[in-house]
Amino acid sequence: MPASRTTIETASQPECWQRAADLAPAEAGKLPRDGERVAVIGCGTSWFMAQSYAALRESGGHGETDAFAASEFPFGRAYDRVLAITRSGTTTEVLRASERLRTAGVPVTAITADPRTPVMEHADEVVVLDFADEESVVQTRFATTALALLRAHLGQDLTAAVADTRTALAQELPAEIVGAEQFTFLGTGWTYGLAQEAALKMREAAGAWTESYPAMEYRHGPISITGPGRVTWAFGPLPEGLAADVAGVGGRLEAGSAAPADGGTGTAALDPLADLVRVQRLAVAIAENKGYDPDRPRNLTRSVVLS
Ligand code: F1P
Repeated sequence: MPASRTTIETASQPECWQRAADLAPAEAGKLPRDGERVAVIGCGTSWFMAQSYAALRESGGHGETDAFAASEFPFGRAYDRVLAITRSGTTTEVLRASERLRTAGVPVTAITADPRTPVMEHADEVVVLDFADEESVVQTRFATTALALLRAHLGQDLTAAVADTRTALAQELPAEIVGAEQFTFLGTGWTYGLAQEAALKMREAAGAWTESYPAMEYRHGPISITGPGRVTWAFGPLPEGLAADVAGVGGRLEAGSAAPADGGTGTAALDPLADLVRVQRLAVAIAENKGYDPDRPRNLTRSVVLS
């Protein structure tokens, strides 16, 4: 069977992230400046990347940062800048929110993959990551490359993350995980957005039963789903006692981005964004095992354009 477009695009992430990191200084003038009060908007995958970036930016001391689904933007709040993330550049909710914000005098920066789309006219500044555009309906490399660019803009050195992605692409996916019935994804801080994206990817590409929560919320109900044949997948550091809690109810814990000494299940802690690449591969593997075409996910289109 020839490799799916999703597989090919997923495999190019190390090069895409490196390119984004190299591009960050040249694009810095368009991206949020330190101290600005910023809101980040998007839909679907782009919204979850917005959440991750918002948590990283604010916790890194770069300025207050909120993330919203574009359809839920709280007009009336004061922001110095709005950052819109949209691969397609055509998503109606993003374009509508951008238009309304600009009319109110709020500067809008967009990050997109396609410079031939309406977002070019709906934003004041646009960062184009056309090298990370995708034929796939489900997003993999555009989303992670946008976040890589934003991490680099926050001053992070992505050398280790790029190397970890190569590891994540080469690692065998354990048969017990590929064959699992249900997946609960967890994260804290910026990795909560990654958990949300992991769960969405598995639903979109593989029609899988997934859930996602802030890691400390796991004990407040979601643990009741976990059991034999089900996976709890944590991004980033594991809260104390969580590994024992998962084991206690018979679930399988996957924590490839936690340090082994802290309950991590890999030989070394992967960068959490690299661990998301393992989930992208898992989604493709499960889809193919079910006889689905990962390039043609059920009920989905590349972008949602409303009339
Ligand atoms: C956002 C998005 C995708 C989703 C689906 C519909 O698109 O919600 O994340 O997988 O295909 O569109 P975009 O605004 O980033 O192009």
